[in-house]
Parts: sequence; structure tokens; C-alpha cells
Amino acid sequence: MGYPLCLMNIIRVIASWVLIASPLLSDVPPAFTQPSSRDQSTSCRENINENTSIYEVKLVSSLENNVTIQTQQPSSLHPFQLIKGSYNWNLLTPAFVKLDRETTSQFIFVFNATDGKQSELSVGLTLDILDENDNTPQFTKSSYTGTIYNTGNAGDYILTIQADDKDLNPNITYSITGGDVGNTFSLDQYTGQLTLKTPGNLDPVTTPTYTLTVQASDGNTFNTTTVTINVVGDTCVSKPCTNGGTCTSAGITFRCLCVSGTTGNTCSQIVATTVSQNETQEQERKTDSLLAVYIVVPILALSGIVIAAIAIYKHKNDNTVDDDNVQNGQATNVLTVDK
Ligand SMILES: [Ca+2]
Ligand SMILES: [Ca+2]
Repeated sequence: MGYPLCLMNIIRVIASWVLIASPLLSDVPPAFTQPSSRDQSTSCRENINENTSIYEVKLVSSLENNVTIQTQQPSSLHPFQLIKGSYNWNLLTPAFVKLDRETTSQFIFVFNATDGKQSELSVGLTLDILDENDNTPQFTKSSYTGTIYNTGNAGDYILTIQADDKDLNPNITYSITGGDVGNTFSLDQYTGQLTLKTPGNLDPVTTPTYTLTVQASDGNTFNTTTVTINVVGDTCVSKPCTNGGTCTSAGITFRCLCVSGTTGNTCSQIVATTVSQNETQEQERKTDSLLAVYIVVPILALSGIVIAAIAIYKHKNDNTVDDDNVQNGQATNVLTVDK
């Protein structure tokens, strides 16, 4: 009889455990499987259509749940949407605005799942917006103007044309699409440097100006600008700089770099005053030096002679006195001994 009673007790314990444990099992909170710590980034191209699914949010839960976007950074754009699918939740692009990488290149989302009793936050999901070539090249100047002398040589540099656009790696190339009469100029397609190609065409009288149309293309779209090239006569041909001055053409005029001692627009003026003053000062310095020699040396010499004469004279007098003293001394001594 004891054995059946023991079995009944075991059954009662198990039944109690099930009754107690069942509510706990139903309270298992929702848990995200995507995004997760190992899968928390995704990407999509810019200009993708509105209301397009770009990511699946996945989670496990013992109860029916609801998932929302907890935060979206930056939040300045129209909000992304989260719509329930058959087995997951779909992250959709904003409803009324297309994504633009040049405006916002990255978003970060955090999702919140709740089953009515408990809630769970996901790890952050990073969405990178991929670039498309959707910006047209823009020139750095509205127009360009350059000058070339009729004495120019092939390869002479004139100016550089530059354009850029906001896309990643724009890969802009340049070309002349009009106005290059006689194939006179050359444009580097990669650097935009414009150089002289055919010098023999340059004539400031018959063709004082070339008006080129230059195109900058990114392979998808392009833009154009106007480049004006003025052809002028070389003002240094007549050698306007004198006295060894170096001439540099400057548009319709010229500049002279004068050598030392000359000045003026054409270096024709000799800077004599300064030289003369310097020479005069130097001459005066030499004269003063010579004058000092002529005056001081004779004085010193004369002084030496006088001193020598005085010394000789004094020496002679001293000898005379000494002789007298010797004679007088001898007399005095004799007189003293006799006493
Ligand atoms: Ca572009
Ligand atoms: Ca772009």
C-alpha cells in the first residue's frame, strides 16, 4: 500500500511544478536575433525608391509582440518605417523622401520589442548609404580668361580649368567642344591644363580672341563653360629695357627688371647721386687719413728732435757741472784733511 502512495506524491509534485513553471515560460521576454552583436550593419544605395524594404528585423518570443523603431539617428530626415511581415519585421525607406548620400551617409537604429508584459531593446543597427553618380560636375569659376603672346611656343601654359562634384571619386574629364579654330589649343583631359598647340595660328590682328567651349564630364552627366583666350603682341619684342634691364611682357605693356645702378620704367636712369656720394665720402675719408699722417708724423718727428736736443744739451751741462763739482770737491776735501 505504501508504494502507490509514494507514486501519488511524486505525481502531485510534478503537477505543482508544471502549474508553477508554466507562467514563467510564457514570460520569456522577446529577444532579437537580427540585429545582433555579430550582425549589426547593413547598407543600401542612395536614391532607392520610397517605401522599399531594406532590412529584416528578426526576434524570438513566446508571445505575440510588437516592434517599433526606438531611435533613428540622425532624425532630421523623414522617419524610416517598420512593418510586420510574415515571419519578421521589415525596415522600409521613408515614405516621402529619397535617400541622398551627399546629405546623410549613415543612419543608426535601435529597435524595441514588447509582448505586452516585457520589452527588449536591440543593439544598434548601422545603415550605410552607398554612393551613386548622381551629381553633375560644377566648374570652380563661372568662366575663364587667359592671355597668350603671339610669340608663344608650343606647349606654353595658359590656364587650368577645374570642376568638381559631390559624388565619391567623381572621375571628371575635360574636353574642348567648340571654338578651337585651327586646332590652336590643347586641353589635358585629366588635369584641365590648357596649353598652346599651334603657335603659328596666333595673330593679334586677325584673331585677337578665341572663345572656347570646354566640357567637364563625370561619365554620366556633364557641364560646360566658356574660356576666353586673348592673343596679344609681345611687348618685349622691341627690347624696351635699356642698360641691361630684363623685359617681361605684362598684357599690353611690359616690365623692366633693372640692374644695379639704373632705374626707371626702361632702366634708362643712372643712379649717379648715390654712387657719387659714396665715392665722395670715401675720398674724404682717405683725405682725412692722409692729412692725419702729414700733420701728426712731422709733429711727432719734430718733437723727437726737440726732446733729443734737450737731452743732449742737458747731458752736456751735467758733465760740465760734474767736472766743476769734482774740482771743487777735491779742494774741499783737501781743506778738510788739513784741519
Ligand atoms: Ca558625379
Ligand atoms: Ca552621389
